[in-house]
Amino acid sequence: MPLMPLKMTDGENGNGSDASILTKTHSKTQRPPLYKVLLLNDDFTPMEFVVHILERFFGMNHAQAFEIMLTVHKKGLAVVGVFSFEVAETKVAQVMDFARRHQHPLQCTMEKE
Ligand code: TYC
Repeated sequence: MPLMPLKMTDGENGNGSDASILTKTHSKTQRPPLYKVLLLNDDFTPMEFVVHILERFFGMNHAQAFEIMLTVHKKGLAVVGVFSFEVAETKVAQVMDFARRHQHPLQCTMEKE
């Protein structure tokens, strides 16, 4: 049984004669897309709880965590890290779950960089 292409569009004859097909000789290095993880301000979540989250899930020291928490408090939101899709998704889930378990309305989201 001869091997046949799964799909052959009009004009293709299967003999490789399509003049529009170009071969890439200089392939650019592809980097995976990155995602910003954002922390949002609210009026109820205690400041020290947010500091704790930044230390626990984002590897910040206390001074860094306090500084970022204050940025969120004053500006409404801040980027707390940039990660691959999978890692960003996990961080958001960890923060949202931890906040929910402690009954705080803290919101954490991600967006493509
Ligand atoms: N605005 C909160 C307060 O005054 C503190 C806070 C900071 C809440 C950062 C959320 O992402 C946040 N208690």
